[in-house]
Amino acid sequence: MAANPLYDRLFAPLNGRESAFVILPDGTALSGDAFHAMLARAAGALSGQGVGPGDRVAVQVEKSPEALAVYGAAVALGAVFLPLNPAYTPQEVDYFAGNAKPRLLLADPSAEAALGPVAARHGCTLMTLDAAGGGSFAETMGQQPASLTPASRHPGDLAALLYTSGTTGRSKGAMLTQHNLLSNAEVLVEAWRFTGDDVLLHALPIFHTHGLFVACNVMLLAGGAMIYLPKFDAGEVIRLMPQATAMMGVPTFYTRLLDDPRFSHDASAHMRLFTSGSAPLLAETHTAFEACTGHRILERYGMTETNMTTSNPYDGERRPGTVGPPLPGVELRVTDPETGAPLPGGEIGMIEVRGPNVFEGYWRMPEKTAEEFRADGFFITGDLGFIDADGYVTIVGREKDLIISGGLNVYPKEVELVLDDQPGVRESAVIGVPHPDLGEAVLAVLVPESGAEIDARALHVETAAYLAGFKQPKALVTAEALPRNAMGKVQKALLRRQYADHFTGSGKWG
Ligand code: MLC
Ligand code: AMP
Repeated sequence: MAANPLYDRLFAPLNGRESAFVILPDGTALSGDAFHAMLARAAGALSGQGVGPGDRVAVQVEKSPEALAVYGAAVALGAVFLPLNPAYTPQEVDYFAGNAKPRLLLADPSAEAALGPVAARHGCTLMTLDAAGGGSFAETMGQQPASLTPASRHPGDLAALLYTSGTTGRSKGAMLTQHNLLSNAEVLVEAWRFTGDDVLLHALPIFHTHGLFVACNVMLLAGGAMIYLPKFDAGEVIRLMPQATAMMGVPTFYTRLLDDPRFSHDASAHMRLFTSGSAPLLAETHTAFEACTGHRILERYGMTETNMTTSNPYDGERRPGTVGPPLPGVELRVTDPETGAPLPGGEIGMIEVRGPNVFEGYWRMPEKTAEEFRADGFFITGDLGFIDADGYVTIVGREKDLIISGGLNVYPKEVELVLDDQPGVRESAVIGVPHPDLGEAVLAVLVPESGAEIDARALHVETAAYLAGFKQPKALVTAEALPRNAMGKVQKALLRRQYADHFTGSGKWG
């Protein structure tokens, strides 16, 4: 049979597997074999729409077993899986569809009317899939056979396209190959000691690297099972934790658990591993979690473009505030951000990464790709950090103008462009400031037109058509002018200092 490395290693072993692969919160279990049949039916439904090797399949649906089966189906067919946050507005999806030109756009039925014109404009078929496994795509799946013949693929062929915004301009599609994904899953299974006995408490969304590749690919490769929650809910996580062995989360998961009086040492007694990533885990959260549960959270570092690059050790010392040494096969160096010259150990500079985990480049943006790679193949992450004498990496900040709110990325420029267009707003500066729940939250400093009053509620309603909810400012403040340096650049560092305790200082958050 033709080879398809990612399908062969991750999904083919499910065929005929009787043990549970996906366990739903009500206890219903889907065996590996049943999930594989679902995947085969999804592949049949995709093929029926003409999806074949290299075609993009854009998927903006709620988390469900079927949604994950569509990912497997795309891999089996050699198509390129393009997951999108359901929170994105039709306007935002319009951009992705126009850039990626998917053959199929799969959406929630509630978005069908709004996305119809988007699909028509970009020449893609629109089908629907809801959280309960209903919709036109699901109906078509029901008519398909429960077996499939995978397409032949090379390790260097594309498997996924994940959009990630740059510091300027629009989002860029990070092209991830079969080898990028498989090599990283192999490294993580080994590094974190996952086996077929593991049960992962899966509460992350599956439209990003963390929930899709780090969590699902690792469990697929290890042959384990997942308790598959539609989203993070502290009560559900605490209820189901005694049935799990591991959980992967963003720092907000851990702060919310610690804030919940139902969470205890007993609830986590059966667990062997908690990992954290996508945003900085405060050392105090690490310490508080250990005091509460006896578990030391294992923090790792990654990025859509690079998959996972560093990890604290499973057996060795997990150092709070660090992201650990580079994973096997990953080269990481710290350079002078201006010149690119490597810096001696201990000095803070730009983190650069090279290895089989690093993506191929940005979809149809060769000049953007060239800008973010060094001539010797190292990818410039935009994160600032240093490597200590023991090889542990510490991230101290970001050179890129990016806010990470609850593990979701918000690009200030994108929000500023929308705010600047609003009546009564002369200009705006969007910054990230500490937030007790989200780590960092979006705060907008607005300079009103003279005589204009800013109505926060009206502004929120007006901008909702353009910005997904998580990008909306959690607070608006007004100023007479924005602080600028001699070059005319807004001094964001100064604003961040000025509003540093906006959410933490006076109980104004929430
Ligand atoms: C939801 N909202 C957010 C938000 N998530 N606002 C800011 N930041 C967030 N992260 C807003 C919604 O728009 C809504 O606003 C309100 O909060 C309630 O929505 P919700 O869906 O009920 O929110 P909640 O369940 O509380 O979600 C918070 C969360 C979730 C932290 C659990 O965002 C989450 O699961 N984050 C994980 C993201 C992730 O997987 N990142 C990995 C990226 S990969 P309104 O106005 O409508 O009320 C990556 C690489 C790597 O970074 O290294 O892993
Ligand atoms: P994304 O583009 O969504 O993949 O986000 C990747 C970014 O998340 C990285 O460039 C980092 O800035 C940040 N990130 C991921 N993991 C960590 C971590 N453990 N600590 C600090 N920042 C992190």
